[in-house]
Amino acid sequence: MPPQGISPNFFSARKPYFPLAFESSSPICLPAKQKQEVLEKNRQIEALLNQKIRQVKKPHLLLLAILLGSFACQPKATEDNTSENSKPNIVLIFMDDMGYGDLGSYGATGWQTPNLDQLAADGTRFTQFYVPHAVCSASRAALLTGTYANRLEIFGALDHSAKHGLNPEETTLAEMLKAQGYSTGIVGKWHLGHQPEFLPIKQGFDSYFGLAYSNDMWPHHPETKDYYPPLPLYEGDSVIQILDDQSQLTTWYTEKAVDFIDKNQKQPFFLYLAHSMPHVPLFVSDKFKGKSEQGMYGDVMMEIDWSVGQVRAKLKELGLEENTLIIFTSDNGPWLSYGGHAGTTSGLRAGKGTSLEGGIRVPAIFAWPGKIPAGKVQNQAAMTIDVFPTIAQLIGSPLPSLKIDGRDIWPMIEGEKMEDRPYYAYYNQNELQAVIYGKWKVVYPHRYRIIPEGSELRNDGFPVKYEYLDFEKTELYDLENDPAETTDVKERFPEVLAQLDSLANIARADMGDKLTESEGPGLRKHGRVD
Ligand SMILES: [Ca+2]
Repeated sequence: MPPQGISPNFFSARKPYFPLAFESSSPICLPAKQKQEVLEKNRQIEALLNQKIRQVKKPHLLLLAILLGSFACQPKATEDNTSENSKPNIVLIFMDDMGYGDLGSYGATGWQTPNLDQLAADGTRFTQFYVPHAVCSASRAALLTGTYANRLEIFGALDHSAKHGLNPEETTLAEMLKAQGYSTGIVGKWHLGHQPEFLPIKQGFDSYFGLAYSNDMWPHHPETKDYYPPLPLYEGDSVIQILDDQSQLTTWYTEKAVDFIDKNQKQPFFLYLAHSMPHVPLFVSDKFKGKSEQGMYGDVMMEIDWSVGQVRAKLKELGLEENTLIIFTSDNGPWLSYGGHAGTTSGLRAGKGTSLEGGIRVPAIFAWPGKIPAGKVQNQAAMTIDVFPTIAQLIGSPLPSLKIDGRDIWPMIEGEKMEDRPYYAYYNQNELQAVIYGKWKVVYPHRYRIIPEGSELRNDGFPVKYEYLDFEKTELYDLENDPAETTDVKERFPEVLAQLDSLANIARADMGDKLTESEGPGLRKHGRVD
């Protein structure tokens, strides 16, 4: 049933005007008549939603209690969720467009992230951790299923017009954990289908508070003002508010996350906290406005850091810290065309929307006091597809019957070395653009995007235009000595190139590859409503 009488078709009445694999990079010009129709449709949506919404409950008292440091009270050990034998709680914090260089422990300057640096100091910090797809929806599908998103037919960034989503036949992390007795909650951005059939509560989550897709898919988009309808905020399967201002979003997410932990403290829980920030448009509450030297982006990062601190403080207050695994990472690299409103890569090449290191390499921290040794730095390659099977193994859950692609990397999380395995980077529908194997990476010819030389980057939330270029020849990089991918070494290491080519062929024979026009028998279908 549509939420609170709102037709699901309102969000999917129009076809997208640009390929879903790319987020918008140029203004969308509609013919006058079509523009009028779109504006009228958006007005209808807004009117309908305004009739139906109820105000978000703003738990001021809870926030006040947090700010006053009420977590000084004694830990309340709960017998059934803190003991050695109980299953660990899982808190998975997923950032949006946060770059490799955006945390203090990864070299950030211009803002401070003391809580995240402490998290890294308390656990294991990965220096070569990847997403398989440098864009929102695909990256989230991979994280939540342990499977390459191209295998699941999830590409790019779904918008309000999408009629498809993650196939309910796939097993999400929430479904796997729910089957093992966990309570499951998502706070934040979903982005795996906003049609009622695909919302989180149909994919294994008991509760949901957040956005169904990106926070820039709204009428205030700097380049596409007349394209997007009003931005709905969901609770459960209902739209509860239209967002016209996002300055409280990180605060609300934090309050909801802390509240979820509080309410579920007596049983194993899985909290998926998927922040909408620091994806543009950037917003920050008054608490952090002007706090960083850098400006808006730094302020947003400092508020995220505060949020992580609040979550940890709640776990500590409840005596759950030593029975909770916290995972912190990001869905892709920085959206560089937004200049001062984008993150940083610590010198890696390019950013979001590319399979170069700046697009796919992200910070990753795993912390579990008492279980994971403190202060480890893991330099071996791993990927978000490994999170699902690692958690499954940790809690003794079977893997899904449908094939997944990740592997259990628990030894690496404990700081040990494992045998290398290939990781694949797909983008722009089903293009196998790069293969990583240990310190080696091959990038195949494909079309990609860069910021044109001499561009005057802005600092006001408006992007510059990308330039689309051909990556003309196959290049091999030694990431250990050249993480910035400056020097092609395939002439020096032809045997390495041959080995990576053979690994690429294994993937092509399974999942296909548009670049080589390979067909893949291992591909599955997304879910679709018509
Ligand atoms: Ca993203």
